[in-house]
This record gives sequence, structure tokens and C-alpha cells, in this order.
Amino acid sequence: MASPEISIIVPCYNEVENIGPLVDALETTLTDIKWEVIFVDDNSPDGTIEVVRKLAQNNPAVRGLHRIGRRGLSSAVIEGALSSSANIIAVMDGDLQHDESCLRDMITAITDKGADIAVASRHIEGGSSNGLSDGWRHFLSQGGIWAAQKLLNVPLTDPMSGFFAIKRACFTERAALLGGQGFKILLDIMLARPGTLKIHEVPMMFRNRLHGKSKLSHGVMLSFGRMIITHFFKKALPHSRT
Ligand SMILES: Nc1nc2c(ncn2[C@@H]2O[C@H](COP(=O)(O)OP(=O)(O)OP(=O)(O)O)[C@@H](O)[C@H]2O)c(=O)[nH]1
Ligand SMILES: [Mg+2]
Repeated sequence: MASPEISIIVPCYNEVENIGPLVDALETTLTDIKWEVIFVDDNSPDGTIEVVRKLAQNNPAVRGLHRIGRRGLSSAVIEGALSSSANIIAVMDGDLQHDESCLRDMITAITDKGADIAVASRHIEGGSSNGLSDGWRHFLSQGGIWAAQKLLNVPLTDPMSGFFAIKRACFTERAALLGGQGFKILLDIMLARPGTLKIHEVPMMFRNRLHGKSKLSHGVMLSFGRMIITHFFKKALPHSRT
């Protein structure tokens, strides 16, 4: 059996109702591509990992990584990515807010257009961020984009995107530099070696969350703020010990 061309890493916490529909959606979209999906679950009380295991028993494209005693989106993504072997790694939310059809364009960007990383953007023509739940979330998202672009010089229209695909070699080179704390793994990857990745952006219509709840707590926002400040000072004072 041929090995997968792409490993799709899905961090999930309390997403029990979204797992089955997400696997169905990937099956419908990625018909001529060999893929696998790895759900990385932090021992969700709603039994997310049990649903993953049931699906995995009948579908070799589905895998689960069950972490106990730990929480965190970024570290879940890093461990999922390091547990896989395909030449392309994609990272996608497990709440159906990311449009899986973008994956095809991301793969083409990497295999045919010379990109190292392909990022789904809500802020280029054809994209939309209407799925953000309210005005406050729009405000936070715009604030994060401003900080990443202006303070950290991240050259992306949507640096807050959690949906992207990257060449395995580029991920592996940066893996040891990734902190693993926090919520925004894309920013961490971009900042690990600034200016060295060939980027391609694909438009994404960000969807509403239909099942389950957002995990974007105040604590998560605080840790994001800390990350921006730490990177800003590292850039401004490269020899400091921030
Ligand atoms: N393994 C793991 N996954 C997490 C954790 N926190 C969030 N996730 C998952 O990461 C993905 C994104 O989380 P969301 O809460 O939807 O955050 P968001 O999409 O940025 O924000 P919303 O627009 O509010 O939904 C979802 O699949 C979550 O289940 C965590 O601590 N561990
Ligand atoms: Mg979400």
C-alpha cells in the first residue's frame, strides 16, 4: 500500500460531533490524493478520542494521538506532525471552520508552484472571515494580524490562520526551534527562521462553528500577547535573554 502524500494534523479538544463529518469531508475532497488524518486529542472529557478510534478501526487513513496530562494546541500540532511521515504536513482545526477544499490548492502550491508553505487566508480576494463568532472575535483577530505584520514583520495577509500546509523538510528544520506553548503554531513556524520560507496564500471562506465551543479563553489570549512581546524583543534586542 502506498504511503500518504499528505498528513493532515488536527488538534482537537471536545470536538466529538465534528470528527466524523470532518473525515467524510476529507474523503469527499481528496479523492485522487493519498492522505491520512491524525487527530491529536488532549484526553477530551466528551470522548473525542473514542470516536477517532472507532473510525480508525475501519479506515487506515485515520489515526489518533491520545495525550494525557497535557493541554495545548501548538504542542499537539508539533507532536502530531512529528509522529507522521508524509512529505507534506497540513494543519487544520477540528471544528469544521476550515474549508477542506483549500487543501487541494495548498498541495498544488507546494508540489507544482515551488512553495515551502501554503497558508489559507481569509484576507485575500475570494476569502472571508464571516465565520468568526462576533465583533469581539473580529477585533481580536484584526489586532493579532496588526501585531504580527507590523511588530514582527510576518509577510502574511492572515498570520492568525490555523490552516496551512508545509513541506516536511521545512517543518523538521524548524521543529527544535518551536516553543510548543500557545495557540498560534503558524506564527511560531514563520518566526523560527524569518524570511526563509517561500509562501503561497490560498483564499479561504472561514465557516461558522456549528458544534462544540471555542477554546479561545482569556488565558489563551494572554499567552498570545506574551508570545508577540517575546518575539518583538528578541527581534529588537537579538542578544537579550527574553
Ligand atoms: N489537542 C488540543 N486541541 C486544542 C486545544 N485547544 C484547542 N484545540 C483545538 O484547536 C482547534 C482550534 O480551536 P478553536 O477553539 O476552534 O479556536 P479558533 O478556531 O481559533 O477560534 P474560534 O473562532 O473561537 O472557534 C480546534 O480543533 C480545537 O478543538 C488543546 O488544548 N489541545
Ligand atoms: Mg474554531
